[in-house]
Amino acid sequence: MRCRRCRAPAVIEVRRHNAGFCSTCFLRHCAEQVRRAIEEHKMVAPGERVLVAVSGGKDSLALWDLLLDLGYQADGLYLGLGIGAYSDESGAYVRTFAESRQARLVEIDLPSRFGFGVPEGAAAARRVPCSACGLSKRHLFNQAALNGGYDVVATGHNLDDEAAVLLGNVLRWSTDYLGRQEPVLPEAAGFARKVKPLIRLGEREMAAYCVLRGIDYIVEECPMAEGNRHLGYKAALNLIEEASPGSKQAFYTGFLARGLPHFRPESEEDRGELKPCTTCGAPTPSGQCAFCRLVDSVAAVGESTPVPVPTRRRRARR
Ligand code: Q46
Ligand code: ZN
Repeated sequence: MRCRRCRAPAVIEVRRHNAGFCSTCFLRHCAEQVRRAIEEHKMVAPGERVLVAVSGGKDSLALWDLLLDLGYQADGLYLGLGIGAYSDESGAYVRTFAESRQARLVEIDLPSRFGFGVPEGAAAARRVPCSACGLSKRHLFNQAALNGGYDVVATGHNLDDEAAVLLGNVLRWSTDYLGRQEPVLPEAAGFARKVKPLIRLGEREMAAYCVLRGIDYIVEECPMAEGNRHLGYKAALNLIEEASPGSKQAFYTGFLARGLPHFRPESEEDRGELKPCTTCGAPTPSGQCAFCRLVDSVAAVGESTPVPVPTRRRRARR
């Protein structure tokens, strides 16, 4: 197979585009897709400061690398989740990358700052780990962006992630979530803008990007991901994609163009008035915000008792 752009031997085939790319043209293709997503959805304006939420995985490190190369003022934000060796290793990958690019990294460590990690927080609040983790991330990313004077928080959600979330929302007809599944959540009082510049690139492309750019990243799945429904949705979509390349992208982009406008009004109506959290001041429907309630539930069970972290699993290679 030859590169679609320059006819040199291809190093990767992207079946969705029915195309092969050599290394140089593939890296350009990735940058082009990010540039187009940012422009098309007005994610970042010239001169704005971006805070990239980096986990140590391929997507967020590739995103940070791409934004820096595209000339954005992009700093990284790493949140230590207190998930045993997984968190130690993922933090090390992030620090190595930041050093190699001489980029600014902001770090927040959940255990040393708030006295608990995701496993302990989830146990105390009787939530599944990904729920405790997700609400902590949303709260702390937003707070870090506002405190640091950033205009926008960028996350490494790629096409596979968004298509899997969409499938889950459609299977349950979660119309409120469907109305909010936007690639850009605009800024509002107490909220920084949130953007997903990787929506035009798939998981496999991001792994290839990191390999070709020499970016080391944590390959293992988070050990708390067991039972996460999105892994099953991704596997189902991969089977469909295998039989019919391009289905995943058609599903997601078709939703943005033709589905989302139907659900957006209902979702906007559902958003009631927000008041400052009685503890931290973050906007919340009433009383304490979900993150402060999580902090309090850990305090209520006394000294946070370490919860064993499950054995790590290797990420399935496709
Ligand atoms: S880090 Fe957190 Fe993920 Fe681990 S606990 Fe779940 S949400 S799986 S992206
Ligand atoms: Zn709060």
